[in-house]
Amino acid sequence: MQKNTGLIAALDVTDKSQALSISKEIEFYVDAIKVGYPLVLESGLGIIGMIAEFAPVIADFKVADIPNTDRLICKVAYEAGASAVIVHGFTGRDSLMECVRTGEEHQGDIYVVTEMSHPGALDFLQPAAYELSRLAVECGATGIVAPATRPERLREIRNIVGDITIISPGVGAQGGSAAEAIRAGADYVIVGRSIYTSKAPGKEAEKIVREIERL
Ligand code: 3DU
Repeated sequence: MQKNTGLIAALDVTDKSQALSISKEIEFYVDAIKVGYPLVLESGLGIIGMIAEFAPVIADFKVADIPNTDRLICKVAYEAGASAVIVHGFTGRDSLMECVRTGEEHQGDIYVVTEMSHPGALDFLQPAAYELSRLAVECGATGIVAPATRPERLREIRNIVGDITIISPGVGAQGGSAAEAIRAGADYVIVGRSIYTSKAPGKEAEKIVREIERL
């Protein structure tokens, strides 16, 4: 993913025409648009290719299965036009390696979830986050997903993963700050509701980009 602005918009709307009109409004401010189950299940897989006309698409399918099933899911996402797929690492090395291999076959990126940004991440994921981060590096993933809601943890995770790409959700609606996340080591922030629920998504995206630029 080419870095221009440092902003990835999460498009969790479920209406196809709204998704496309927001994509058009924000296209100059984002390095990628992340789509997930809410939009794809409602609008169909074809929405990925339509959004890819505006910006590279990250398919946030949080893939978490046996290697063969992971491979099939990633393949479908890339063939639909996604440039990257988000996968879980807790299913283990063999599953993650299969995702990375499938990414390579399709010239696509793989991002691995480490610690999530919501409070429930403390129940199971936080104790495993450093190991998941190391596994992502060892398996050759493009990058990881780490929480903007806990900049101190993000900083630790950055120290563990070296220079692989960190994309960081939790900015805005979940309470995290774009500037703090970037300062703590994120390469990109992921912003959903603050942008897509705004009356002026383009202006909101621009505001976040300016905040990142000022750093
Ligand atoms: O909270 P927001 O509306 O800005 O959306 C954040 C997006 O990032 C949303 O699509 C969510 O599913 C995703 N995400 C997290 O919020 C936290 C994670 O740890 C991983 C992904």
